[in-house]
Amino acid sequence: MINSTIKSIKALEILDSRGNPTLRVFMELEDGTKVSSSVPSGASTGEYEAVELRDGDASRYGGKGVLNAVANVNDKIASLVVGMDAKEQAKIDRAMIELDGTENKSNLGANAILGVSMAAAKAAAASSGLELYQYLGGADARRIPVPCMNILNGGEHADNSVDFQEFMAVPLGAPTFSEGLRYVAETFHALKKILATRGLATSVGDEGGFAPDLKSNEEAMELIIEAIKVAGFEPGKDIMIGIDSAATSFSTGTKGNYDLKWSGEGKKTNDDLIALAKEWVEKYPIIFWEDPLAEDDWEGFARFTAELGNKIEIIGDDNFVTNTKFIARGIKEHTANSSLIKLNQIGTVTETVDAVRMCRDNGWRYLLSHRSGETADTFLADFAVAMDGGHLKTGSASRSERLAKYNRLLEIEMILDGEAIYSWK
Ligand code: 2PG
Ligand code: MG
Repeated sequence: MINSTIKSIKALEILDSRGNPTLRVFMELEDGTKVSSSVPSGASTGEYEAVELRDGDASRYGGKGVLNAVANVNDKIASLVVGMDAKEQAKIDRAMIELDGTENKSNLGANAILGVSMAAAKAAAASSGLELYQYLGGADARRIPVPCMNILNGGEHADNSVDFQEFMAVPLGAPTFSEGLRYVAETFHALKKILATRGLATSVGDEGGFAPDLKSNEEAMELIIEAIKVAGFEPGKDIMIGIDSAATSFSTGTKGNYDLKWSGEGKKTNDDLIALAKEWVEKYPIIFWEDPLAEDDWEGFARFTAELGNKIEIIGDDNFVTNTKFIARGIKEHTANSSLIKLNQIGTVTETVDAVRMCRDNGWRYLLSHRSGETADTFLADFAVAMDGGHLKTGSASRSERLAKYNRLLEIEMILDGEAIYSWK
């Protein structure tokens, strides 16, 4: 009998891909297993996300230090979970939730809790001699998600004149994951050449997509279509387009009202944005649209879904925050037909799986997602295969913290040795 009892945990303050502090948690089991896990961090965060505990000490990292969260892992959480079995994921997560005692994990910090939660899953997998995706997803976890590659960045992830945060190339028509990744990586390179030829910037945003100043948001769509063709693929057949407007970031603060401030396209109502989306869905091969409206615009979201829900996947991110309480409301009110899933929005592996289960049980889709602040940790890649959602977004074909996830998926495809499934649904 392998002894997967937790022997020790220890946290360290490290830096994420934007140079901001985050946590790495080291865990050791009685059987000698040693793992570590690193916690991601968002920029366009939803109001009701679980709280990322930051020190607020202006003399360190502009107040963004995480030494208190580190101390919470080393003291309070360690006293709680050392001696527990790493395989008892739900029990460990529940114990931490109870110790925290708040609705939004603001006491211990969702960053502290998630670091331990992910480390427990990794340690249990390693101790069992299983790949993480097998441990979390079971014997038939073998679908590699379609890589929705964010090749053009805007909004809060870039300093350019594009309002919508993410424009993703979605290689639906590829036969395998590795081919799909090649399709979109080649599209990324084609886009770079097009931008350079036109004298547009080829520097990248937080998630590795290009961040040029464009004349309008629609120019981004036109450029991507062109890039797909220049790369030798057929838009709408080989490669589709996914959008994350992250509309909370350009809402005026008055419900249903928006200001396309970065492009200068100006004030819009939710009706205007719905009309624009209808036009684009007719014109371009759009397969999904995330956060087309703001987190508080539930009514607008429902109208958006009534208009376009039979044509495209409509994903809620800031409004659902991977929380079953909000997803349940969304299902009841037909707010969307899919939910974004981010581990650190809710703060434990168990609750993240609960959110996925709720989507699945109600005929919704779910899109697994990285954060704009990432590390080289590849937990997400394995988790996405385990959750079997058919697609994931984890950035562009540049910046190693993004490629680390894609490269891990290539490895999983190799491990599956011809048995991998690659299908949208
Ligand atoms: C999003 C995410 C990830 P952030 O809005 O979907 O792309 O961004 O991590 O900044 O919230
Ligand atoms: Mg989003």
